[in-house]
Amino acid sequence: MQLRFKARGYWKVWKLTGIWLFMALIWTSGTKLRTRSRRANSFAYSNIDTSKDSVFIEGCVDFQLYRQQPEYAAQNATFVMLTRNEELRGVLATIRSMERHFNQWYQYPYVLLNNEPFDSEFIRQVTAATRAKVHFGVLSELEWDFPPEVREKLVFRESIEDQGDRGIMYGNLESYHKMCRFYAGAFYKHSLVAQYEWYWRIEPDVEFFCDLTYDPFYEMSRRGKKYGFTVFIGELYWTVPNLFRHTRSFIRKNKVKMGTLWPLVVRSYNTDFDDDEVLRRFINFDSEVEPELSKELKIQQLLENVKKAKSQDVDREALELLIERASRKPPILEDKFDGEEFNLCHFWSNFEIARVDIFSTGLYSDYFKFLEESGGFWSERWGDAPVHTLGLGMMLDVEDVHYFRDIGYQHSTLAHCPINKAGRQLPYVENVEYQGLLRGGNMVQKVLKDLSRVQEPEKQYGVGCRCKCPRKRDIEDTSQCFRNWYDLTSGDR
Ligand SMILES: Nc1nc2c(ncn2[C@@H]2O[C@H](COP(=O)(O)OP(=O)(O)O)[C@@H](O)[C@H]2O)c(=O)[nH]1
Ligand SMILES: *[C@@H]1O[C@H](CO)[C@@H](O)[C@H](O)[C@H]1NC(C)=O
Ligand SMILES: [Mg+2]
Repeated sequence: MQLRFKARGYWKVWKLTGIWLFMALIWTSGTKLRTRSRRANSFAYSNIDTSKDSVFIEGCVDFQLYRQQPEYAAQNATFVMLTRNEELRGVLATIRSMERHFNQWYQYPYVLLNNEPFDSEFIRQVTAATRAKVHFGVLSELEWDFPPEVREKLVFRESIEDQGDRGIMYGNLESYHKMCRFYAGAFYKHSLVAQYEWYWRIEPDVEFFCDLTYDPFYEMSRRGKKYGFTVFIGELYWTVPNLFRHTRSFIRKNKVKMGTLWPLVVRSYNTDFDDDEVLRRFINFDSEVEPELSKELKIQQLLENVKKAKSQDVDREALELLIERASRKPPILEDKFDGEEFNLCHFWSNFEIARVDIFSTGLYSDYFKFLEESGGFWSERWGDAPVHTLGLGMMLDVEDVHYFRDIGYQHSTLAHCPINKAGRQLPYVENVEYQGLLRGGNMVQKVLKDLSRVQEPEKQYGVGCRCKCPRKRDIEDTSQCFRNWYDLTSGDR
């Protein structure tokens, strides 16, 4: 009796702990598998440095030591933000985030631009949010508005309204068209911007997640880089249906000699048969090569036999193939021009760190003029981002472009945020002069924000400095365009 009771007790205990052990085993091996497979095909969990481009400085540096390097020089550079009086809250949020994570140590000035005069309250609050100089500029009608001869056209208003009816994002907002046109072709000419060699474009309501303890302008300059980005993604097709057609005709007309960056933004069709009229018309994709070639062979044989008047050898199948081809329409790919199509990938232009002169001098401003004459900034809703990217794709080489992988950044719902670099973290040291600015910030909002952020782990493959990231998936691992960037920089093509 006793024994049986005891045995049963053991069994009960075993049954309970055993089941738990078993479940724990499944759970741990499951999570291990999950993390492993996530890491196996993940950029966010790997080192992606290449000889063409890599993170300038992984982890943190002591900003005082960095600035004391004899070769260091502050750059001729500014932040640029186009904005409106009613966006004051978002503007302050952006400037506070920028000051906290970078500019308290470097004091680069800000240029704020508006199509209307900034009001005095706006100017007062923005000026109080930084110790750096802030320039406020108003755009001229020429910079902001479409030319009068365009505005007077009946189709101008019609086509903008029509884009709204067709549900094109921001399509029916005339001001959005003006904004895109301004950033595509006018910002770099504005006198407040043109007085600098470098700019960093920012927007209201963006957020930075890591500390940037070195000077990105100096590192760009030192390494001969011209354009830097954080997010590279696909554009919505219906905003730019004719952009590539006009781009290709600009290239043809000006006999533009492309840089090595160009393959990043196009999909190339099979061009091995360029000197064979028939095959060129029928073959676009690699998978079409073999069947088309074998048909072609049979047809050639048939024609040969006919020529030699060996009519007894006429192959019925080949004859049918010939008839079929004669009546077949070549497949038209409506977005294919000169064997290429825009793959819609673009550098997200709400963040850019770049030289002003890549836009203001040389080919780019001609390209903009050509596009402006085509009317696409109002008859379609061309964004400044795809226009910048196609222009850069023509002019730059891969090595000219830098991916700021170490800058954690969020605009609207998309975010990129890196893991911290192991062994290269330093405690946060506030610039004493910056402390005065902190009073008056909204404490409750700050605490809530901090609670929704995760302190990133430190890993060997990490690149960040003191990153605290939002709980969402990194854009690196969800964007096919980013894979193109990786393939091109790693020479995997
Ligand atoms: N002054 C002014 N700024 C504008 C106007 N429309 C957009 N912007 C600014 O242009 C930038 C991009 O606009 P936004 O609405 O954020 O576009 P999104 O980022 O593509 O959604 C932001 O910095 C806006 O503040 C406008 O009508 N006037
Ligand atoms: C900054 O760069 C601009 C544009 O290249 C130039 O005109 C200006 O003289 C430079 N300023 C300084 C202080 O070097
Ligand atoms: Mg925005």
